[in-house]
Amino acid sequence: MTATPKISPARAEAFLADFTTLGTFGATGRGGVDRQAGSDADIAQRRWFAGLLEQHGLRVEYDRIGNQFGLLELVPGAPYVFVGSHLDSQPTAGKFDGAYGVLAAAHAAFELAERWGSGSASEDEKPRYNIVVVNWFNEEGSRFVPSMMGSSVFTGVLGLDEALATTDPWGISVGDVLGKAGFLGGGDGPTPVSCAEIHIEQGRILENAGNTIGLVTATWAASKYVVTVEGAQAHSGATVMEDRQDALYGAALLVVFARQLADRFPGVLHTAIGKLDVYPNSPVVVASQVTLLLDLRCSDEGVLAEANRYLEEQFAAIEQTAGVRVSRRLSHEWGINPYQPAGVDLARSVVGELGYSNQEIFTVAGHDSVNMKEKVPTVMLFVPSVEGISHNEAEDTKDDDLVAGLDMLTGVVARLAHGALVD
Ligand code: HGY
Ligand code: MN
Ligand code: MN
Repeated sequence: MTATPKISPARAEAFLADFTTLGTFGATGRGGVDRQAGSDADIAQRRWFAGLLEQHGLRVEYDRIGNQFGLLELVPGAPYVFVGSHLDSQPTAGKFDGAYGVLAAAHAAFELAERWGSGSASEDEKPRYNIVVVNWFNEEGSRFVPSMMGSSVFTGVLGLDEALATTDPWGISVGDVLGKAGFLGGGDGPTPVSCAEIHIEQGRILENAGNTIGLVTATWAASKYVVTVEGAQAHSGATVMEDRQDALYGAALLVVFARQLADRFPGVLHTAIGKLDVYPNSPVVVASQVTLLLDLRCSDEGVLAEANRYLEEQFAAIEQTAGVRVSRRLSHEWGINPYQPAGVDLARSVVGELGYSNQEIFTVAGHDSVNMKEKVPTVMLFVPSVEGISHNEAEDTKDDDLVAGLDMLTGVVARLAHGALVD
């Protein structure tokens, strides 16, 4: 295996030009994007992306949950190295989250197709496996809950029928959206042999340390709950206070408690309630029901269990105080699971040959690679986020870092296509 060559300046330029084009889909005019799964903007960007893949000789396919694949067949009949991320975004969010990893995956494949297709490749440089570029459907889980939906169905974590039947707040189903847009494929998708994903860090660790590449070793744990607070509708003026069973008062007590719970475990527990639906949400009515999504992230499984105990106690206290009933359903969870250490070593060898500053790092956010690493050996890489900002229109990563990440991803995928981690 020859040392890892750098990508050409022409490749970097082509990538940055395509990334600028990609940023126009769902552009908000404030530097961000709004292209939630199955939206018109998401459909448009998926069609543009299919064209880009086909222009470079990749075959485009979709599986039964609308995951988009660009197949680069190098070794007929061989399984595939998966490389990709997600194009869908949160509402009014950043244009780097997910989209960077999808486009970097495409240009890594284009670069390797050029390198190996030119006929100049020596015998030992020829790949043993194929490469497939992946745009996973609905990683963000904003319009359709849960997140990481496409890769969860692909890896068997979530049932296909359940996913297709999932509806958005307006009652439109995943199956409807994908069917109408022509993204519902018939098959299960290509057979994976290994996987790589690159993503913005969405935190400040790399930037604070002055490092360019993050070698992701494991995930924080995540527990996401749908919490329902049920009270009784009443006149907001005439009803005497002692008769009220105010669901919004109960929910508000929980919002404050959840936020303060994180302060008991600084740097170890992150909590948020970002979605809250009030019924009937009328100015002259005491709310009878509030549904909210409670998101817990934790770097220590014991602390997560302790936090859950505190929450159960608080639910009981809120029921007493506000005269309501509190129930919760687990909607999505994953543990503190490591990526394959051999994959981290592979990434460390490539980054050493390319000469980029780097460090090992955990991921707090979820990614499609969290699902894929349970199926095949998976390498997860980060590039820095400016000031750690993400899920925000001000999300930013410097061009030099985007290009360094593309260099890294190309080097890692080349090794995987030669059989690293599997042969
Ligand atoms: O849930 C997550 O962390 C991801 O951003 N969907
Ligand atoms: Mn993401
Ligand atoms: Mn995200």
